[in-house]
Amino acid sequence: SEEDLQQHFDRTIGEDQRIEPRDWMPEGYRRTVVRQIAQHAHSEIIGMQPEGNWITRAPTLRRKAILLAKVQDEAGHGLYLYSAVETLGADRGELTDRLITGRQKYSSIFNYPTLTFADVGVIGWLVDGAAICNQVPLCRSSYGPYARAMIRICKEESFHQRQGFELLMTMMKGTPGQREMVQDAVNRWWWPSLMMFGPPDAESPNTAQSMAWKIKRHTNDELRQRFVDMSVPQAEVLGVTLPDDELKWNAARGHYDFGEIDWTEFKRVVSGDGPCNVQRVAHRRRAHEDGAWVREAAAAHARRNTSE
Ligand code: FAQ
Repeated sequence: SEEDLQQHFDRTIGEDQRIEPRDWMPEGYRRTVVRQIAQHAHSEIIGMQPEGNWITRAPTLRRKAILLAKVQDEAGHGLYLYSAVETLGADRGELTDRLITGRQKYSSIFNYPTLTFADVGVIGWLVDGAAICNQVPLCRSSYGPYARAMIRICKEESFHQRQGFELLMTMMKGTPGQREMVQDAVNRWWWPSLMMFGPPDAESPNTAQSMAWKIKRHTNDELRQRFVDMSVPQAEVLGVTLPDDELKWNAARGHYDFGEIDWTEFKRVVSGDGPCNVQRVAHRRRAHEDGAWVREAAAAHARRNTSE
């Protein structure tokens, strides 16, 4: 009966076991996992654009090869994640359609422009740093295919973070102009990186239920704090200033205190009115339309092979 199924599901979650595709699950659980994984997949794919913008203008062949590999990894992450969400019966074409018609979200962070090559380093350091902070606990997410995808994705994200830090270190050892470029990029990306963790806990409609289902393992504010604590010493090693006057160690809390995030800006960017939203979605839509003939050809080929 439905009651037995619910009990079995609750016990599985209670015992920290995984929910697998063929298991019974409450409709709300399915909907939440589909939403989170789809938004995550969209973020990886849209996230290729800001850095992709610099592939043709990378300063050396070595930097170009590294950047190309990183952006390809992001495509791979998107594909893993779309596969994970397909295990729940979602249709990839339908999800893409939701993305390009603005009915499904992707991370706010990718709506900011990349103005100089230092932005490539700062995205690696801060954006991938924030992504790791958020995603390492998701390796223990209760939905099996998502948790397993996260393990490999996190390994690659760690490499991305290190390449960003190394790029910035190199620039910081360069000319005063290069150091200024790095500081300017840090000034522009710091606050948007903090917004990646989502709204404050008190205003996060999904956190409580997602924590109870162990889809999420920590709240938005907990992970944001962890990211701040981890980034401050790294900024010191780099020799950059984080653009927040209120950032200071709080011995009583054992954490860094930090200033108020501009939540109005966050809401504006999430609702489609950030600096690059229109451009990002239009670019994705164009790529999807340009690829229609490839999908048709692949489908025709598959049909012929199965009918032979
Ligand atoms: N931007 O109730 P909550 C990457 C939405 S890393 C846009 O707190 P939840 C790697 C939220 O979805 C970036 N929307 O929601 C990379 C919800 O939407 P709804 C991707 C946001 O789900 C690096 C509503 O607001 N990472 O791509 C944002 O419990 C470099 C209410 O919020 C992931 O997706 C935001 N920042 O917690 C690639 C990680 N924050 O209900 C390229 C997995 C919240 O209207 C280059 N996701 N919203 O549909 C998660 O951990 C969670 O979904 C959160 C949000 C923490 C993002």
